[in-house]
Amino acid sequence: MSGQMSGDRNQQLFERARRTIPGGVNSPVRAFRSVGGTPRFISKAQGPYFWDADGKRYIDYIGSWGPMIVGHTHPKVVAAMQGALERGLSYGAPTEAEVEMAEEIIKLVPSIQQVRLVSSGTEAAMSALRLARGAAGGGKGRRKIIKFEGCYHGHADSLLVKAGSGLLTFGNPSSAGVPAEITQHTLVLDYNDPQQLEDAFKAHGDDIACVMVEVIAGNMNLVRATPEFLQTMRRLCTQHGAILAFDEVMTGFRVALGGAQSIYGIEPDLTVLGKVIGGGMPVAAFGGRKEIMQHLAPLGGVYQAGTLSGNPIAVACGMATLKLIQEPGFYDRLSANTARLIQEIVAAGQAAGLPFCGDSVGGMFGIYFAASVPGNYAQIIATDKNRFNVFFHAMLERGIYLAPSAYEAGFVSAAHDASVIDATLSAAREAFAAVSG
Ligand code: KE4
Repeated sequence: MSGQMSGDRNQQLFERARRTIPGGVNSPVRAFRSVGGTPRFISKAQGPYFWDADGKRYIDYIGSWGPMIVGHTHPKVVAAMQGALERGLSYGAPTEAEVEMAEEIIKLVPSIQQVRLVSSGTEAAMSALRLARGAAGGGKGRRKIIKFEGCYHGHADSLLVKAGSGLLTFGNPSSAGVPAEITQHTLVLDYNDPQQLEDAFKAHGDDIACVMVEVIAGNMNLVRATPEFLQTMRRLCTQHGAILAFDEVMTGFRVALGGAQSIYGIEPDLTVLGKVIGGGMPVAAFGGRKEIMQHLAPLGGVYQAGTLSGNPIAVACGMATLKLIQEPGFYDRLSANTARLIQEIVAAGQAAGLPFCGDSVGGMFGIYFAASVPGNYAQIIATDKNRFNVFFHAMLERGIYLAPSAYEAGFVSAAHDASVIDATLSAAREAFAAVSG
């Protein structure tokens, strides 16, 4: 496979890493298994760039999978962390900074009346799910949950589920090590299919604790929910006393200041956040209606805890990031730059005679080797993965680092200025020749 052009240091580090770390990585997507070739071991980053172990510079379009929205090592973020560092790393006790971050999140996301900070998106989604199960049905508790094919909410057991054999049969584990007893209460429906939601609630409505959804999916590549899909979800949850949870770990503060829920104008009961709110450090959160949040220990019976929850250094990084994204025109510029990138890269792909299209929302984008933008998981799977993989490596060789999978979204930062976008488009025009050649 082309793309083996990595220098020796990446290959040497990969071989060394695989001796002590399973697959040589601490998160599977980093291993390049979907695209083939040698992962790049990153040594430093600055603005829109990072450098690999061979000293090669790339324009970075993963941005740590979303967090780096203001660009790498922004001076105001670094300064905020240095200031916090001098006051200590972690106390295991409450701090004013955590209260300030909670107040900031509640200010920016009106559907959140109370919020709890945790250390990863997985932890936030898992905790939100347990809270929903404990609080639903007027606190009597419910067991069943609904998620959607192609959506990823972290790796908690109840959420590692693939669709059951029948349309409305309960899910089976999508990972080894997850007992079927754990997934027997998880129903996996098709994304963007309102009728399936109607049918599921007709069959199980009053035993459904939670519907969890990526409002704009980013873990099957970028796929937008239709307004009808979300409106149906909202109506049915309200009607049956189920808790509607929007997983905005990726879209929160990424697609708009108020997240995807502000674009659709639909209020969930709970919201899961991560990535941008940590600015690259381990901060995530879940929050929502106060009467639901009151079920959490130490007030209520739903237990949730964390040694490093609200860590002062991480919160300092997240708060500095949240302040920067509120600067006037931040999202106008980010959205315009991202939209230009996608419009012009699509034009280049189509000029090369390829079935190629793209979509973007705020600073998040999807590109697809397909004739039209996919609207669900089946349409995503039907896109041309092999052509994507050739394109990925042709771009990597030209110093453009896209997400190493046809089934991931891409991310633009405020540091990706016009010259960076132009350099990307120039590389893309050459790379498309390699794909169509
Ligand atoms: P983490 O536990 O990785 O912080 O967050 C899990 C999660 C939850 N919800 C959504 C919508 C997410 O996108 C994620 C994590 N996203 C992936 C990107 N596909 C993280 C990258 C990785 O797994 O290494």
